[in-house]
Amino acid sequence: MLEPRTEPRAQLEATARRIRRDIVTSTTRAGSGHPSTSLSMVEILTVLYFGGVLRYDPSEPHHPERDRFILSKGHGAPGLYAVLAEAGYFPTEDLSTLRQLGSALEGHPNMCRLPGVEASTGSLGQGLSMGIGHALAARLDGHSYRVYVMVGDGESEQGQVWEALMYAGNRGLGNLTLILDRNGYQQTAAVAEVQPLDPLQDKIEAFGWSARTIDGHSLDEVEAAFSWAQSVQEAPQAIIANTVKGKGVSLLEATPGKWHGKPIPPDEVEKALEEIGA
Ligand SMILES: Cc1ncc(C[n+]2csc(CCOP(=O)(O)OP(=O)(O)O)c2C)c(N)n1
Ligand SMILES: [Mg+2]
Repeated sequence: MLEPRTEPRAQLEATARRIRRDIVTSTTRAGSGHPSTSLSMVEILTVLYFGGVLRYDPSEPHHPERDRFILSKGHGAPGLYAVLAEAGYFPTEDLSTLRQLGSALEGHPNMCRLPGVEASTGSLGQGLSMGIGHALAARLDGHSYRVYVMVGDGESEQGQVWEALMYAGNRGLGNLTLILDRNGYQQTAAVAEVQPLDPLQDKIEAFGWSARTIDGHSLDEVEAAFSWAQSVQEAPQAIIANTVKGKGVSLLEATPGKWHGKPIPPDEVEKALEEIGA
């Protein structure tokens, strides 16, 4: 029987701090990777995996009834890996092999190599379509699992995301939840400068989705959003999460446009870990 892991609040907060710590240390050790991308999604993934939402069993990673999580913004791999290690899919020590030749912890998630990874992503724009495939398969096979997909706000400029939104809305895929990590920045600039998305919630709703906008760093709001999503049956649900790129580390938060894909320099790590409190 698959049960979600449900940690009490104080434990959840500590888990989030450990995940932030692992994101910072693994990327600095690797000398590359995307800590700021990963830090913006920590509360969302913490609640999803440890706050009573996702049903999974690391000892049976391919259980047919498991809920699926697809990280469409695959460059957030260090965040996903920290969560999967915490969940027990592989030892935490393996995080120190991030991006090393031969390691299953590749720069972007590889579903053929690492248990717990549901889709190989990194080429942006594809994850929601993959999630639709799982959601349709559940319907066809009579399974009760739910599918969660996280997409970036810069990634949302891609046409395939909007094709997927249109299709899922038309099909009324109630077992599909999109989380849009709206951290305001893409690779080199603010999303609002490159391709404004607003009115984002109205647009998604116009495609037949139920949608709400939350503070993606409030554990309360993230928990409430996931229980709302689970209660909607007739339409796919979108959680637009307003977040901060690099959340928790002042160096990254100060100039988010400058830190995409850059690890924290070794001499700044101690201060970053102090700020995180882990
Ligand atoms: C198809 C494709 N085009 C370009 C890239 C290069 N790329 C990697 S991350 C990124 C920016 C993504 O921004 P966003 O979706 O907002 O993610 P964030 O890091 O802010 O969470 C780009 C353009 C890619 N990985 N895939
Ligand atoms: Mg972004």
